[in-house]
Amino acid sequence: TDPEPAAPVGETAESIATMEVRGAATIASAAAEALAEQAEAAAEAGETASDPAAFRASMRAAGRALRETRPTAVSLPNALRYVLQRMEGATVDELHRSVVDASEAFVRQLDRAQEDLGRVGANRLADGDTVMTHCHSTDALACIEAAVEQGKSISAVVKETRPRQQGHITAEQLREAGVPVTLIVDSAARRYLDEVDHVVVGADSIAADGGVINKIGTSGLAVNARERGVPIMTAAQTIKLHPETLTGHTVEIEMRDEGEVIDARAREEIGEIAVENPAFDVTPPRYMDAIVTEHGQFPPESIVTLMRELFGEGAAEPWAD
Ligand code: RUB
Repeated sequence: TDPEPAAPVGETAESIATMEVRGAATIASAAAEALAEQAEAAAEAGETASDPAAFRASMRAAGRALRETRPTAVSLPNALRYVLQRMEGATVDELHRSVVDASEAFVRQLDRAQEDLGRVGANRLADGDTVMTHCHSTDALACIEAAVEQGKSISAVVKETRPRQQGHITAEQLREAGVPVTLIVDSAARRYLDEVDHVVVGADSIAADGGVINKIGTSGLAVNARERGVPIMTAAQTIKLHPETLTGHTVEIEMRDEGEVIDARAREEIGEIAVENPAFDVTPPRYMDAIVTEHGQFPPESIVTLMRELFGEGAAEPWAD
């Protein structure tokens, strides 16, 4: 078997697993950067510095360590695929260079894609609109911030997003962007939908049928938005498209620790009960008005065309043993 990866990829894997680094796009760029740092370290140290096969093996092991951190955001394996499929060369020096170049190209593309999709999403928002957000999505924020940059006056109702309250991060960043923010608990969302013109969420993965996998609560919000007649868009750069769903695979929903839901004392007081803590859910395509990507906006049902075009080669696992 391949050798265990030493730091630095181990540090990044730990930060992703503990959610110090979180959110699908941020996880993807951290993973790509960790592979470059790993290549740097492997090109200098011990056996891997002089043996191309050992270097490749150490990069595959690094890919596996990153892949195993969190299961739902497909941007993570898509980032690993992008970098590791471009690893090439006969010498360690060439291999090292190719990994660093691919990692840098990936991060540049990610930044550009987010800017481009931000402009597309902003076009859906009108001057004076109030948006509702769920969780913290850098893609969703890019749309709102681009609308503000276009000179539109936007305000926001921000859902807290239990159990980890990523809504606080969204609230802070929107406030910094000059957007007046009202923070609400998740269960108040339907009441406030009457005051909202648009719901904007992100995505961890998009399935071939147009299903949107995002933070738990997104699907209920989408159903309520439809019932209230409020349009809802998901802002998702194309690294969120899940290639394995083209061949019938489903997206794994991460189940997290019950300690995020209930503390040990309350658990003790209540007695023997089950606690479940799924981190994500699936919004069926019929409840989502548009998927906004760097290639423009799509009705969810037609996203499969773009997925085939960009990921038609399928889901190779260049990190496999
Ligand atoms: C984050 C989450 C975000 C998506 C999109 O969940 O559900 O909406 O990842 O984010 P978690 P981005 O906090 O559990 O990682 O647009 O930044 O990729």
